[in-house]
Amino acid sequence: MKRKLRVAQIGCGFMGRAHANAYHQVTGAFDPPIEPSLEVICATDAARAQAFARRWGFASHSTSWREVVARDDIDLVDICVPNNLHAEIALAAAESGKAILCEKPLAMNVAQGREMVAAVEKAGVASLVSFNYRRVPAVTLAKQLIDEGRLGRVFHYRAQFLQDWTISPDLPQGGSAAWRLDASVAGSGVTGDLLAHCIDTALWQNGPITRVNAMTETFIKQRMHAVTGCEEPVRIDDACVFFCRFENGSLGNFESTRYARGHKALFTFEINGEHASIRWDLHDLHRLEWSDHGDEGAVRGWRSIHVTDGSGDHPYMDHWWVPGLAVGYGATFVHQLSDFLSAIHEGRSCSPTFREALETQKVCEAVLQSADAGQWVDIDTA
Ligand code: SOE
Repeated sequence: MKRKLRVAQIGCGFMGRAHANAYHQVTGAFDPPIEPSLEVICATDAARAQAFARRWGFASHSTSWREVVARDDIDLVDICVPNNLHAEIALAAAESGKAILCEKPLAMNVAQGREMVAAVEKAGVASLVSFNYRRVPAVTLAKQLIDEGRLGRVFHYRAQFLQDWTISPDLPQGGSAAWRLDASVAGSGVTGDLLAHCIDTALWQNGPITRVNAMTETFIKQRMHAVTGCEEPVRIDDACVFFCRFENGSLGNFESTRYARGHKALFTFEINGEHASIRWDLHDLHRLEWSDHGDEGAVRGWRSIHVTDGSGDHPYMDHWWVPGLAVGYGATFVHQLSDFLSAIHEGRSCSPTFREALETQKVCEAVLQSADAGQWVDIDTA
């Protein structure tokens, strides 16, 4: 009999579904050494929590995360709630000795993030932040190719995350549907929500960022607040572009917006090295574009690798279908859970831990400071 990891999931919105789906799929697809057991789902609305429990197979439901986190029969607390609650729940979970899986971004700001890191390290509990795109097989393959030194010296790293869902001035801010537009709940706009993904991937693939120079804009300055019913100033960044320097000498160039009409979730990155370049696009997530200067001149050019071949060393794909058949967004959460379960079983850490995710938080904060001040800001590496 395998050991069970008794899970309390807090939050049953869109991210809650992605996590619940992963708990179901991981056992069949990955045969992890310990198996999740869905003990309790927690949400503020009892009827919603109950319906979610029934649908996704949680043994019980609750409206009190404090009670849930304190329970003796829980091993893992999974935080899928808006950003302003991450720290409080994580601190309580660490104190009661639970492993923690936390949605991104880690926290509202660096100060909170530091407290969370201190809490999990003091308690000696496992932590993982859900930067799920690292575990798209094509993105993991890109990391492997970089680590093998195939790019040589890196000159440029550029990334974008473009969406278009907030263009309408009629969209409210706040409430369960639009909390990402409310700075008091989200912390920031596209910087913490979307660029955080790009930054996490970049730090992982290309090493530390040392300084940033940013520009942000809030295109719609006032929106109705769904909770107060009043027109209120919008305090999130609707768009952000920044330049940066990496410690390895390469130059970075990042852009994110929710005002790019036609783009739904266009996360892209491109890395140009001395010997080769790589690019990737979330809208075509199973492909990795690769251009290798070492190829024979006559056939040199961009090739498009269909990253679906488990027998051909494509990460994670040996657990899925036969070569040529792709997996999608949902699988990234299955992969991260599988990695986390194995790490917990073996007493290893699983990246990105709270400490690693704090580095992304630092870059986000420096980006916002730079945009406010209109000048370069150094990243605090302490
Ligand atoms: C925002 O629209 C959002 O749902 C992000 O919060 C997710 O992290 C991203 O993966 C997709 O877009």
